[in-house]
Amino acid sequence: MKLKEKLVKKIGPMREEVRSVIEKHGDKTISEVTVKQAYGGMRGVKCMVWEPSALDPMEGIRFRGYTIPEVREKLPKAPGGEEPLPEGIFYLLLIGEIPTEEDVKEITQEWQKRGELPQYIKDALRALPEDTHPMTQFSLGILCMQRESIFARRYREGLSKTEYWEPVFEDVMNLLAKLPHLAAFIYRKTYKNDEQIPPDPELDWAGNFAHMLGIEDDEFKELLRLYLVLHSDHEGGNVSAHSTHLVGSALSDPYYALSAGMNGLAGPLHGLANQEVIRWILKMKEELGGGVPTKEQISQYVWDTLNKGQVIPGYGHAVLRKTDPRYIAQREFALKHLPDDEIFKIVSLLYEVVPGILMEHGKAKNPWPNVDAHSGCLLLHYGLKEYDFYTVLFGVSRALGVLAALIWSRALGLPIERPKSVTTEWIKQQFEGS
Ligand code: HAX
Repeated sequence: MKLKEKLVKKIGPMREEVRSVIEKHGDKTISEVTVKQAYGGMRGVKCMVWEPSALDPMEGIRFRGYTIPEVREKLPKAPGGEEPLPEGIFYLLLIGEIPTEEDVKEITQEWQKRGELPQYIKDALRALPEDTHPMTQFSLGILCMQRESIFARRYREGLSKTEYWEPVFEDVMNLLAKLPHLAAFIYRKTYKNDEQIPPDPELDWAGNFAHMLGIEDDEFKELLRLYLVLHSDHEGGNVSAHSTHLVGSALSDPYYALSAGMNGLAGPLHGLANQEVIRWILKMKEELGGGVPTKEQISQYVWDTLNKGQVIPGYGHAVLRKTDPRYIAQREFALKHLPDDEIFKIVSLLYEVVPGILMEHGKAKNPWPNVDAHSGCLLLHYGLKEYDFYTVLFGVSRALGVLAALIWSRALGLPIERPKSVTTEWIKQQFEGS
């Protein structure tokens, strides 16, 4: 596989670069931790290295140095399409270079070959109670497949540390190939009477995913390509990325690590926010009598939500301090393809009123919308109305970034993570004496 050969060529120099950085700068300080940060979710503490992407509070995400508009322009597209192929973002995140059409085609073909879901996964998922949340099913499906791990087998047989990355790479390729199949299986089982749709070997990864979900509209395929690119990576500190990284650091294989990351993504302050946004908008619409509410009605509804002590889903961010460029990209898509959609109009009105209200409310450090404020309205438009499923789509995409990073963590021989915790008593002793 050319992708693997390319990776091999990158690993040697990168190992050397990291060794030299540690030798030259290893004892220098990049962060100091205040007591407030130790209690406050370690916000802003720089203590982890993550190669695939970097997040600037004002500019937003860059994937290997490329902004979202650059990625949309430069990555290869499906025939006749305008949006980037997710295979291309995986290549970029892993290798650090913009792939050619050929590079992307190789990944598509490789994932097509490896995509089939083992029967026992289907049996296991079918045995679950019907109301099991799709994210639980997704995480469980990934965990069930752990018995397939090549890394776990090779480690047991005896593997040198310098070779770890290779079976991890194979596990990652197998996992990424299977995730759309797993997600589509869960969707059709949960919402479409278990009427499964066989894959189409002619289609790209996202196109085939749309096909297996049962939505054949070419515009939806384009949306899914964009969606799977946009959600792929958001540096290393977010819960899904960090938990995948942390669990992987114990040399738990990629199946264990990704399943852990997906459990983190399932939280309403993180990935589940995408379902919460649509649930909240639809409830607002219903309570206000249907149709598109006025700005005044929306403002009142936002205040009512805040006054009940709840958050406005889709707004705020732990790092960003401006409108999320992933929101902007989705807004551009909506303006082009569904400008008259009712829910899109509500999403646009919310963009006009929520930031001002959050500023007046005075708590949120970032009053601007994040990625999750927009994604649901696009999915809904093309008929994907079962919003409990939305975080699974996010998970399929997030796997691209966190698994690319996992390969690099093993290639660079990063050790088990073990930050130091302290007690309140210890803190008091430091500053107040005993
Ligand atoms: N609505 C109301 N209050 C909000 C708020 C929002 N959207 N965002 C932040 N706040 C509140 C916080 O709850 C916190 O209140 P307390 O002081 O009472 O605890 C205060 O403002 C300060 O929080 P912050 O420092 O601005 O934000 P955090 O870094 O602690 O949290 C969150 C970041 C994204 C979790 C937060 O903004 C939030 O809960 N947003 C709504 C949920 C959401 O959209 N999550 C998805 C984020 C993007 C993502 O990860 N996608 O997967």
